[in-house]
Amino acid sequence: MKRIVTIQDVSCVGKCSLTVALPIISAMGVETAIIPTAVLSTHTMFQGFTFRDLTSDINPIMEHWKKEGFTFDAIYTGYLGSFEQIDLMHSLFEQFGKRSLKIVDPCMADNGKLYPGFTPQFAKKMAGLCADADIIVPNLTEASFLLDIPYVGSGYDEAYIIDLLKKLAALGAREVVLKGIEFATDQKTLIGVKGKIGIASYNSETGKISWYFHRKMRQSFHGTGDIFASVMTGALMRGLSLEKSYSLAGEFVVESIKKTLAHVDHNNYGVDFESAFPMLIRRLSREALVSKYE
Ligand code: PXL
Repeated sequence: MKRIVTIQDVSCVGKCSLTVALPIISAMGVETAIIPTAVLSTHTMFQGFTFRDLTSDINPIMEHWKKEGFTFDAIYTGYLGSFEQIDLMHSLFEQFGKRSLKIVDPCMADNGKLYPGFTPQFAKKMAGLCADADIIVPNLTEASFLLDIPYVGSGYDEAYIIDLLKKLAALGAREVVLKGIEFATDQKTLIGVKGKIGIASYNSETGKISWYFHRKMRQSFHGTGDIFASVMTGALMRGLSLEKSYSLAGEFVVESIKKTLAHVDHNNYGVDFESAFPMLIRRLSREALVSKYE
């Protein structure tokens, strides 16, 4: 069984970060070690949340793990609460990451804005962590903060996205998976495409660019970026290609939102990903079997 470690906060209520990464990656048949970066009463979209910083626990955890000789097939970083934690992630990569796939989700912004508590300086430092990664998974807002360029929320074309992918790869990661792309027109036929949202990826070693579009749900929910990166990580560990891994991740997010909207009394702070597990496990088992013989 593959073993990964994921480093993110624990938001006690409001399904995101570790409370989604741990159940999802485990259910995908991958041992999931964790380092909690902070404990919050809720994620930061609620008012009045508590925040206990766990930065000082990270080095002792790593020292113990070194003594035990633990190794990880992947290291996946998510929401980090301080500049110092970014430094610690560089150190984690150096000490444990020689043979691990390093995935950085530069979780810090969405819809053109940084999450509460983050600054452009933090984004600059996050760009430094992206340089050490094999794969980065920004959304369009995070991409603009990482590159320190104005956020363009709509009206862009394929050439703009390809330029973004290449600039992001120039930060240093081998592969870039860019989320939340919506074109006003189909880029091949120039006919309007309403209701589609997607992902573009770029491999800086092969120059390959890939696209994947799926249905855009009418409502957006917190935590779906973390669910996406978690499924992608789990699928990669189960032997799926990057393209198949992020397509499955996108489909699982859509399925989770559908399950959520099916409840008349649903809340908007997290999605019902638990009810979408049967689809994930079915698809994963099939794709993992296919990948074995490819
Ligand atoms: O889902 C991203 C995320 C993770 N962790 C915390 C957050 C957020 C988004 O708002 O507040 C604490």
